[in-house]
Amino acid sequence: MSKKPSDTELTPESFTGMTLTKPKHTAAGLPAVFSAVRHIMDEMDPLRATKVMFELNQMGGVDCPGCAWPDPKDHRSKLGEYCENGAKAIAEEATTKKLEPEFFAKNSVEELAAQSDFWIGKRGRIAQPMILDEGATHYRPIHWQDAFETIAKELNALPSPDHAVFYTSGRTSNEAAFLYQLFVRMYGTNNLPDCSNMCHESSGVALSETVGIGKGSVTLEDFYESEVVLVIGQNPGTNHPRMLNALKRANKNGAKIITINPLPETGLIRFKDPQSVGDVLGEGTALTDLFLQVRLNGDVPLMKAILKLLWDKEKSEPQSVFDKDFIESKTEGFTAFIDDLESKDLNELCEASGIAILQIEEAVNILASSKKIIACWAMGLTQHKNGVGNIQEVVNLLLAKGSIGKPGAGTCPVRGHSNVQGDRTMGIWEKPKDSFLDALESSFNFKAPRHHGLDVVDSIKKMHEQQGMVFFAMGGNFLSATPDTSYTAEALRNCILTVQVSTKLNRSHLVTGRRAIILPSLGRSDVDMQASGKQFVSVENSMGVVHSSQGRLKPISTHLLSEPAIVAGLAKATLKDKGNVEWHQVAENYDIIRNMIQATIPGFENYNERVRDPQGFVLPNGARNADFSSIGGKAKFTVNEIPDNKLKQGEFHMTTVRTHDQFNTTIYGLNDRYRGIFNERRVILMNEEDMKDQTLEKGDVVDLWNEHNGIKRCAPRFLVVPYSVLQKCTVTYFPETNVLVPIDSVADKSNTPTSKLVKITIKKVIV
Ligand SMILES: Nc1nc2c(c(=O)[nH]1)N[C@H]1C(S)=C(S)[C@@H](COP(=O)(O)OP(=O)(O)OC[C@H]3O[C@@H](n4cnc5c(=O)[nH]c(N)nc54)[C@H](O)[C@@H]3O)O[C@H]1N2
Ligand SMILES: Nc1nc2c(c(=O)[nH]1)N[C@H]1C(S)=C(S)[C@@H](COP(=O)(O)OP(=O)(O)OC[C@H]3O[C@@H](n4cnc5c(=O)[nH]c(N)nc54)[C@H](O)[C@@H]3O)O[C@H]1N2
Ligand code: SF4
Ligand SMILES: [Mo]
Repeated sequence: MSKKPSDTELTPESFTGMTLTKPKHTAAGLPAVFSAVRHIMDEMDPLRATKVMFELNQMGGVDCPGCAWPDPKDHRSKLGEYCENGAKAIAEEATTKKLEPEFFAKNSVEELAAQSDFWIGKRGRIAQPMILDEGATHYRPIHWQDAFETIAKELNALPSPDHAVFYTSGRTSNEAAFLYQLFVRMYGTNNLPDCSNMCHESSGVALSETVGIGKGSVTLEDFYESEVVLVIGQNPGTNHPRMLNALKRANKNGAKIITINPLPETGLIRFKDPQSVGDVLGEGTALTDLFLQVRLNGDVPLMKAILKLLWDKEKSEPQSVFDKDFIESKTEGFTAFIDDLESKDLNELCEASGIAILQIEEAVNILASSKKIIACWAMGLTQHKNGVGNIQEVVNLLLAKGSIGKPGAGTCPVRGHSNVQGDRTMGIWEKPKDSFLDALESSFNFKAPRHHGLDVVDSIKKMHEQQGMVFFAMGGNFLSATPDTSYTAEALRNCILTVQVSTKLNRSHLVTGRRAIILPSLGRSDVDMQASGKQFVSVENSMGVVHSSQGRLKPISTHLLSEPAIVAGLAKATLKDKGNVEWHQVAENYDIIRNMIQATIPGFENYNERVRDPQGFVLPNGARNADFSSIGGKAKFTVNEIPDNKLKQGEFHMTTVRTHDQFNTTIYGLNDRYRGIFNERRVILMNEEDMKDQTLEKGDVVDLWNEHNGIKRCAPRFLVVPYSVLQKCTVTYFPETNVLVPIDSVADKSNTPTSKLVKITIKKVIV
């Protein structure tokens, strides 16, 4: 069987006029400042711009809606505590452009779908609730109450609550997320998939099993006293730009930085802090001390090679390399771990990793003498079949070195969305613990569903197989963010109703169930005025700090509701008198929601008081103090298989990454400045030798094919770009190639789609 996406599912295949330059050597600096200013000025007037930008990431101000990197405790620049991509994120949300009913009356769903994601996103904020009736070609306005009742009616008519799916993206505040999961569980299902299922789920599983908590253990301050920072499978220059400030400070304090990545990512090589005059005018800081250009999915063999060489050193000079006391008192499984290392052949490990032994020895020399190591990682490790194994192999290194549970050392999975970690803490999870459900039941007087719900991949499969489900999304862009776009589109089209709570228009509004509703919500930067006065919300950053965020801008329309108000309205319409929650009251004063959270979730004692501290407060974290009591008192060494990465003749591996000009499926612009690729997203980055073998030249047009379990998938028309990447490894941009990621190609244990390793063949198109 062969699948080609239909016209509505993907951004159009036309090219936009590519130009190429050499990849940049230095990240940030003045070009970043210019780019930030241009994006903001394109979207709003100077007054509005000044108002929001001075509040961004200030204590008590607006939390950046970009990534989840924490704010420094001590020094925050008054001029602006944000990065280029934070500015773009805010510009995208705080824009004064808006979509009135006339826009939807003029443009049919089909016409909108023929436009690119970039064009669609740039139209502005959705200004009122809209509905697409069965068989209709255009969205029309609908009143809020009618929308709630329409959705409630469909939900209550389903044969079982498990026929509804409630997705969450990671921008939703703690308050909205808590209310949302409470509503969903009172309605009767644990079908609460979230973007985490596609993101750091592998980290959560790997860390829970080995160190007893699914979150990272380090704080920002740990960076400043570390001796080594590993940055693995992560591109902070683009996706967590202020992390470069932390790396720079670590570096200045003497830490060595080792980068493990198939691409030489610009920000990691050299960085100019735009806030430092000396940096901007001068050379900037060289960040990476050692760059290991790993093969795609070569991380397990690489870590094993490093560990094996460290073990050899330890054997020849006992207790000079490994932390024997820590291993004996705090861990288990060391013997099996060592037996496995002993059984491996070093040359085979090096070969599988793609890295020469001399370079691996350099890493080993740095690590051998260090006692305080921080390991940072992101999607380059998590989105693989062996994503959990990748991370557990990194944990093995930290455990062997005693580098967890002490200052300057530990785990640092760098989160994506600004509150993705908080959403999980609030109970957005398809696999809730019994203790959590017990607490909900006793506080809110209802019987919670106990069987586990569906995650992202299983939701898609269920909606594909079962006609007539209801799909509800709290933010995000489910169609474009998930794997196997055509298959997911079929799944959504099978639904009786699809509902999206959104700020901006995206493709998930255009590929719909029999009926579709868009509920427009306030964003982070908007003033949230409720009956009891102006509200603030709270979020948890990547390092477990909970703090407040207060919107400052006048909303672009009077028809927007806050996310808590939307949940409350829907819950009231759907649940009628079930349970003891006064839905309207809680949405009028978020202090009440925070009291509900405090009563249910450990670590939120005196929530309302502590969240008003401008610094916020820190959630408990056992691993941070080497307390592994949640898994029986000992951290676990693991033995992880080496993945089988064999390719057939003519096959390549493909990974999917973000450009410097996007936030996930939101396309800010068409440039990938650091990689030197301008005005084009439909590109495939290839090794030059591979290009020669395939008789391909720069700019040639190719179709990309995947074949998995007998199904062929095609992503048509990409331009070939020669790039510094190892042979047989290729790189494309997310989401254009999601159509190639098979729905049933997922990570063991975490069920995360394998977006960082897809087997493809490349066919030249004669134009
Ligand atoms: N500006 C901006 N900021 C963002 C986002 C955004 O889209 N734009 N997205 C947010 C979200 S939700 C997330 S999850 C994060 C994502 O942050 P990242 O994980 O940094 O994002 P990706 O672009 O997916 O990049 C993954 C990196 O892994 C590398 N890589 C690919 N395959 C492998 C492999 O097999 N092994 C190793 N070692 N490395 C590999 C790639 O070369 C790339 O450098 O960023 C967040 N922040
Ligand atoms: N191939 C491939 N696929 C991937 C990835 C990859 O690396 N490669 N990465 C995966 C990862 S890490 C993630 S996190 C997912 C992302 O998946 P999602 O979180 O589903 O996608 P986003 O593009 O972040 O969602 C953008 C939309 O969210 C809405 N939005 C923005 N702000 C708000 C808000 O404040 N409130 C509400 N209600 N809506 C808002 C807007 O309408 C916008 O269009 O994608 C995954 N998919
Ligand atoms: S690093 Fe992330 S949170 Fe900080 S300003 Fe940049 S995008 Fe926003
Ligand atoms: Mo993510």
